[in-house]
Amino acid sequence: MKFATKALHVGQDPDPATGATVPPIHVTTTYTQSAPAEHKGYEYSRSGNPTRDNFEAVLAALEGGPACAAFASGLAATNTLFNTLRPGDHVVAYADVYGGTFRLLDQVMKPWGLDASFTEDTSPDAFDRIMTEKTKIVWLETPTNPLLRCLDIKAIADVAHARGAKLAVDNTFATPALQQPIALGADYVVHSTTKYIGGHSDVIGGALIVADEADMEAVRYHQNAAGGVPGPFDSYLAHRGVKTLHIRMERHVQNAQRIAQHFEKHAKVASLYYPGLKSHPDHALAERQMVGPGGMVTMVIKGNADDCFKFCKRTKLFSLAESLGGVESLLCHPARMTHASIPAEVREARGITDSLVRLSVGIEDADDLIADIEYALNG
Ligand code: P1T
Repeated sequence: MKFATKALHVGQDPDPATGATVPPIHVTTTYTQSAPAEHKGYEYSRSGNPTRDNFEAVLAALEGGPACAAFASGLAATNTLFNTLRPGDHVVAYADVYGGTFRLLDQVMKPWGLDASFTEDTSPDAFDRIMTEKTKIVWLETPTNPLLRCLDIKAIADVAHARGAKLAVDNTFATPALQQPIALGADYVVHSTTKYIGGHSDVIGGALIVADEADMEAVRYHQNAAGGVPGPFDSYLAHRGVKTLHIRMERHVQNAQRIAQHFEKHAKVASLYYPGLKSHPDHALAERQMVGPGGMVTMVIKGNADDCFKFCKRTKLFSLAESLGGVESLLCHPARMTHASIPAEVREARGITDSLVRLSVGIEDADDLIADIEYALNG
């Protein structure tokens, strides 16, 4: 089955009891047993729920992995992966990650005993240089949040494997519609399903997909033992989003490409980052590794921080809001919003300055979105 067919048919068997074409949302917390420990495969909804199972099945199928575990948020999924490691283990990561992922590693996992090192260099060799014999996981996002650098999944998977480590790719920005990390050698794929997977800015969720079924045992154990699971309504909404993912991503990419081209050389824009532009340092890699360069555009507004704040307050269609990946366009000021938990000097050294804005380009009409940005820039 091809991607679009899987998106609509995996985890969507008609309900055997009623024939309901869309499976019901199983709100139950518990399952009646015919005798102690005799049941139909479900005991309690933290350990298993059919609505969650359906969502996990479709996402595993779309990422090309044997199994997926769904969580209450993207960070709960990330946290679970790190919790399958032991104190004393080591993680290496590319520095440009979601601020919450950095905070989790730096403020939560470090005191717990998991060490983390970050590289500012996208090359596979740079990961090799900071790995030690204790490194268990190499972590990367691609495209990265918010600077939209792309990293070579296949080459970095080879580096990780040569050193006995596993590669985890946060595929939130690309989605499986545009990028397939497992086919490129990744061992784990992580999602904030809050974003493009849910797609409508109305459900928080996360997911962890494995390439090797054996790796799911520890993940499932932790999912149940620590309990960061999504409820049935959230699982249903995220699953409903999946059904249109491929169509939405096409339009996100079309709109983002148009906006990037329109504003790349604009008089009020100092620089613009979009992997679909020839000027982007990772353009060739993005063309090779992705089906399309995604729906996110990051730009630096000319002038000082106040000019940038003014821009942020003037857009009408782009809502100034955290998050991304919904059908409606959003605008974010990472330094003050999503990446505020990163110390200012670290952030600025990485280019996340007070003049940087991140656009989550929605599926509205591109002409209207361009007019909205023009209006805000010319304030
Ligand atoms: O918010 P949550 O569902 O817990 O997902 C965390 C997360 C993980 N990975 C990436 C790449 C992310 O972008 C996020 C969340 N990001 C935002 C809220 C944001 O505006 O960037």
